[in-house]
Order: sequence, then C-alpha cells, then structure tokens
Amino acid sequence: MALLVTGLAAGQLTLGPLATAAPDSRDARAAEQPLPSVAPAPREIAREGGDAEVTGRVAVVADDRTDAAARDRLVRELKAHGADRVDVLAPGSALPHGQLVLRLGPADRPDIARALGDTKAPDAAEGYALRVAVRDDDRQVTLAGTDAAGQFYAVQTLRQLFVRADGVWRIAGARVEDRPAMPLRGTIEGFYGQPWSPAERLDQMDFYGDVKANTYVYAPKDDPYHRDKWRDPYPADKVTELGTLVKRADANHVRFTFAVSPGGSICYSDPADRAALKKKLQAVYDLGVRAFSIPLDDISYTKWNCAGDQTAYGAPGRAAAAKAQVDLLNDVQKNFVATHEGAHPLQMVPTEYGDLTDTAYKQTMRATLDPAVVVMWTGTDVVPPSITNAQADAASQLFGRKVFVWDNYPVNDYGQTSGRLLLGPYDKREAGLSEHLSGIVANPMNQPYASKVAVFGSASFAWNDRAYDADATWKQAMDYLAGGDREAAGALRVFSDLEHLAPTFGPKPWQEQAPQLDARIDQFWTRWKAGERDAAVAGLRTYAQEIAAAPARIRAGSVQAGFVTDAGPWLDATALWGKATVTMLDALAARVDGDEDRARTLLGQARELQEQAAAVKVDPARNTWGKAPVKVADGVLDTFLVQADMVIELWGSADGSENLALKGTATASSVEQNLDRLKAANVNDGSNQTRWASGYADDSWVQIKLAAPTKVAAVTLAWESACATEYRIETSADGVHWTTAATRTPAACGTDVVRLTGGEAASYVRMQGVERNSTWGYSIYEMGVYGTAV
Ligand code: 14T
Repeated sequence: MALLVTGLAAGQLTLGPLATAAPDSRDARAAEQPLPSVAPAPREIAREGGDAEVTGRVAVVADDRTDAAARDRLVRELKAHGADRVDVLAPGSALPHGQLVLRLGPADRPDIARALGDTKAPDAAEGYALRVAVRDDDRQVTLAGTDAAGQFYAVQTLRQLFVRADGVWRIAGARVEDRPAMPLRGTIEGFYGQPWSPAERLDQMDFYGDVKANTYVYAPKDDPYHRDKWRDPYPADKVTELGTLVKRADANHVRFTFAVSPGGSICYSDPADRAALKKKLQAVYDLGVRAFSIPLDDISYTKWNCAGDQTAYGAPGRAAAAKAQVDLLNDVQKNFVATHEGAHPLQMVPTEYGDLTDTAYKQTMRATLDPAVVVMWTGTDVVPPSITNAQADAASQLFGRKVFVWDNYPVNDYGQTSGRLLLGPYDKREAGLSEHLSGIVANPMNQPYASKVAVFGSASFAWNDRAYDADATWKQAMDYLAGGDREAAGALRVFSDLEHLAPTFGPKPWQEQAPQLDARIDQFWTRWKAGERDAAVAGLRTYAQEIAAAPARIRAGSVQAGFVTDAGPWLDATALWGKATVTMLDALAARVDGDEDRARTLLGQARELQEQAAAVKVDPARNTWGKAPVKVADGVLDTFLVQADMVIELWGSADGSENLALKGTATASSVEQNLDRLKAANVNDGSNQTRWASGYADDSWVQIKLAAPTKVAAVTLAWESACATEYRIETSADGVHWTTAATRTPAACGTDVVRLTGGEAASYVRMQGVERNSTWGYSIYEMGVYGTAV
C-alpha cells in the first residue's frame, strides 16, 4: 500500500485528479511500474500517471505546423503498436470519446499548450515535451516541439514508451522535458578505405534519426571527388545519389554536411582554385545541402603546392600554412556560406587536429579565423584513450572557440585495428564535456551496421553527457540492433564482449579485450586451483556454450541483416572458438574423471577447432589493412586454451598451466633504437600492452633463461604487426649450445603456439629470427613457456 501511495503522489504533482482513479484499476497499477528506458536518456522523465491503452482507432491532431516526418513516423508507430486506423484531424475537430488522442505540433499551438499543463517544452533548439494524461477512459498524449526537430524527437521518445501486457499495447504514462546537451551530434564518414554504399548511407540516416543525432559529415577519404580530384564535379549518377541521400537526411532531421578536402593540391592564393572550390559547394547547395566542411587534415605544411603561395604567405611552415588556410576559410565563410540562404556555419579540420601543443599554427588560427567557423579536434593522439573536460577546455582555448570533436571511435582503418570489429561501448568521455564542446561526431568503421553499437553510445552521450551510462547504453544499443528479441540481444552482448578491445595508435589499447569472458576465466582458475575442478569446468562451460551458440542466434533473423553481413567472418570464427572452448572443457572434465583416452581425443579435437578458428580471415574490399585473420577475444581466449591444453598435456606436474617464462629472465640480440619501452623484459612481463622489438636484422633473437631446467612442452608467441615470416624455436642447457626444436613459417602475424615433443630438459628457450615480414625488426608482446620443471 505504501508503494501505491508513493506512485500516486508522484502523479499528483502534475495531475491532481489522477488520485481519484480506482486504486485497483490497471492504470493505477501501471503507475507503480518503472518507465521503459529511453535512449538517449532524456533530461527529465518521470511518471505522470497510468499508461494509455492504444485503441483500435486512434486520432492524431496535427496541422500544417506539424513536422511531416514526425507525423508520418507517429502514424507508423501507432499502427505497429495496436492501432488499426489512425485519423489525422485538424485542431478544433470534434474528438470521438473513448479514443486515444495524440496531439503533435509546436509547443505554442493553443490546444497543445493547454494539454501540456505544467509540462514545458524547453526553450532551446531541438527541445520537446511529452505528456501522457490518462483519466478514466480519457487518454491524451501530447507531443510538443520547440521546433520541428523537437517534434520529431518527441515521437522518437514516444516510440520507446510502448509497453505490451496481456496482448494489449499501451503508452507508458510518462512526462518528459528534454533537449540536447550538445548542438552537433552524429557521425563523420571520414575513414580510409571503401566508402559506404548508397543503401548503407540511407539506412544510417534513419538510424541517426532514431538516436536523435542531427549531423552526418560526408568526408570519405577514398571518394576521389572528395579529396584527390576535389576540383572535378561529381558525375551525374553521383549527383543523383547524393540528392537522394540529402532528402533522406532531411526527413530524419539530419544535416547532411558536405566536406571537400582540397589541401593535397590547392593553391590557396589562386582565384581559380577558390572559384573551383565554391563551385563544388554550389553544386551540392543546389541539391539542398546547407552544411559544409573543409577538412585540412593529413596534409603536409612543409611545402606549398604552387609558387604563388610562397609569394603570398612566405616560406612554408606552421604559421604560413595557417595564414593560407585562414585566407581560404574566411573567404568561403564570408563569400559563400554567409551569402547562401539557410547555410550553417562553415566547419573545418585543422592540420594540427590531435594535440594540445600551442604552436604558431594554432596561434594564427585563433587570432584570425572567422569566429563563425567551427573547428574540429580529435582528442589527444588522434585515437584518444579518453577525453576529459580539462583537455576539451584546453583545445577550445587553443582554437579560440568550442571545438567540435571528430571522435576516432569505432573507426578501424589503421594498422592496430587489423582483423578487428570494434564493438565495445562508447566510453571514457567525461561527463561535462557539453560545456566545452560544440558537439561530437564519431568516425565509424568500414562496416556501417556494426558501427551502430558505438554510434548509439556517442549520440546518447552528445545528447545528455551528464546522464550517460556507458554500460547501460551499450546494452540498449544491442537491444535496438536485436529489434526487441531478448535472446538475440543476449547473444549480441556475448559476441560484442569478444570484440571489446579498442586500440590506440600506440601498443596500449584504450579498452581491454573481452572483460566478461576474462572475469569468467579468472573465476575458472581460482576454482581450479582451490581443487573445485567440477565447479570450475561447469561454470565456464555454460558461458562457452553461449559463445558457441551466439552466432546462430544472431543469424536467426531478428538482428538487423546488415549487422549480420558486417560481422560475418567474426561470427564464423566465434562459432569455432566457442566450440573449441566447450570441447577443451570437456577434455578437462574427462581428465578429471581419469578417462585419459577420452581426454586425449577431445584435446585433439579442441586443437583442430582452434586451428580452424584461427584460419578464418576477413578480406574487406579496399580496406587499408587488407586480408587479415579475424580477432576474437585475442589474448584472453587463446591464452586460456593454451593453458588448459598444458594442464592436460602435463597432467600430474605441479601446475601445467603455469607460464614459466614469467619467472625467467629475458635477453635479446638487440632492442629497436635501444628504446627502454621496447626492452627484452617486456616479452615476459605478463602484459599484452608492452612489447619487445628488435633491431632491423633478420637474425635477431629473444630468449628466456628459465628459473629451473624444464622439459618444455610448448612455447607461445604473441606477435605484433612486425613479425617473422620464418623463425626457429631453439632450446639450450647452457645458453651456449643450441638445439632447434621447431621451425615456423606463419602466414600471418598473430599468436603462435609451438608444441615441442620429447627432448632434454632446457634452461634457455629462444625465438631465433630467420626472416622479417617488414623493414621493421621483430616485435613480440609476450613469449610464454610451458613445461615440467625437473
Ligand atoms: F581528420 C582527422 F581528424 C582524422 O582523424 N584524420 C584521419 C582519419 O581520416 C582516419 O580515419 C583516422 C584513423 O586512422 O585518423 C586520421 O588519419 C591518420 C592519422 C595519423 F596520425 C592516419 C595515419 C596517421 F598516422
């Protein structure tokens, strides 16, 4: 009873008469239920009262100030949630009694203002209010926008308030007041490699509408007309394609932002080049584009493209480059953007986009660039491990305006992302950034559907950074991709955990690999070492089965088809890794039971499955890293399987799963440029975030002196992208006389497991290089040694 009173009291705040509802009515009970979760999290959402049943016939009150896209979406959603017929009526029309009525339009429309009561649409761009008022069988829903986008967003929130119980759809009895924290939210298609297809882009526009993102910057590095051939007009078919895309963006209240990157060849001082650039912008303005960007990233400022620039701006250098760029940008802002009806302020990407060092370039920018021009910044180190308020504030000071973040997550076009799909949460961006930034756009992956996991997060963060919960939003993203199928959403979470690692440009990832699985493996070893072997196996086996089953569940139909296509090779590999893990656990169980033969057989099968899993490759068209083995829980699952394998292989020895390298001492023939951060000791420190790298010679080596003579059963090598195309594993008793135990010629850089058979006890184990795969040296994160100390 206490609960009921609380629920009603909350309703009473804004809707007095509700208290008269019969206490045992369905509506009154609904008023106690938590509201469905809405993403992005609204500024304010609270229960207003009971839920509104969706009747077979529904009235929508709209007029010519109602946003057409919002109205169409509202009608569509009502039809998908219980309405057989939706009548769109003008304000003032007689409304049939007992029917659900929804009013949609500007907040100042008289019938809407009245129905809102004291719920208010915030006086801010893109703001809206929503109120569900239920009294007896009078059900009124009000969707009020501060502007047209606000109306559309009210519908996007309403869409998430449908609840189904006993076969009946209802709209949860909520009251919402909401507006975005950042004015610019969305993506920048700014990666290297195959640009997205027209169909993929159209789908993205609808997705951005769903997550209240308002910006899509068109800047694919490998569209020739965007960069290399920036002066050339788009051919007719491309113009048609862009026109269709602009319309779809408009229908979702997304600003299609056209970017052209002339920096590689422009002569800044040449009027003909200026004219060519404006002509390029004019062509898309004519298609309806109203937002423009001139990225000047990834170009050189140590040389001019023409002699005229030397005359106009002096010898090449940071200050001179900034002067030339400002000259161009101010011209475009003043003489194109400002003279074109409806055009938004010009955006640009500075050549210095990923640091916080004050330079002559930035000084010139902040002193002379038209204050109207929006400046982008990627966070520190291009792919930042985090973005803090202090950093964003510093960047904004340096450029003299609130910077617009080009967020290089989940983009997977750089070497460290080879073989990866980045499915971790959008994380490590500090709450409060909305005070220092004009917005955030995510640079997505070559795989557009798979990018939605992260983009769902970045759009939610940009909408409401202070209420953002990375983990909760990550799950909401997968619920969204799974189209409401709970089993598929669960499978997506298991799968995405295996693709959780997010690299930086350095060796240290900013998001770790497979945290869920890692925790379960830790628990496995804790139990195992405590002698609770059955419990250890049973616990992990359940999860391994979920891994094995996840790909089929994801492919079963409710998950967006594009996601299934994007993730194809990773799903294939995951099914095999999952099966390998289940089989390995069965082998362990058999060995615990004393059934050695069965354990051997299963171990053989588990090894075979691992080989198949490791052989799965992805070969994306025109991707920058090309054909590569797909990575699945790398460093976590492969390590577990090697250790479990060794437990069986070395059954009876003190602890077969122990990596004996950790207690040994590493030395090497050389260290790349004698850098301390690449020293030999990194190869046996137990961390995949540090590495040893050799000098640039084929015969380089690294070795471990073991704490005690050991019959070595296996050596593992986790190679970085500079690896060996041929190497030997050698052992020695004295560190002087060496025996070749195995020779390997791997087809790709990855984690190698080299099993050694027979042989004497050794005190030294060495990776002896024969041939390098690059002009760099050899680079190894970790070298593991397993065996029985004698
Ligand atoms: F414009 C920038 F904000 C930016 O991030 N530019 C590129 C971008 O197109 C690319 O997708 C991203 C991730 O690879 O990084 C930038 O490109 C770089 C930057 C480097 F420092 C490529 C190689 C680099 F060494």
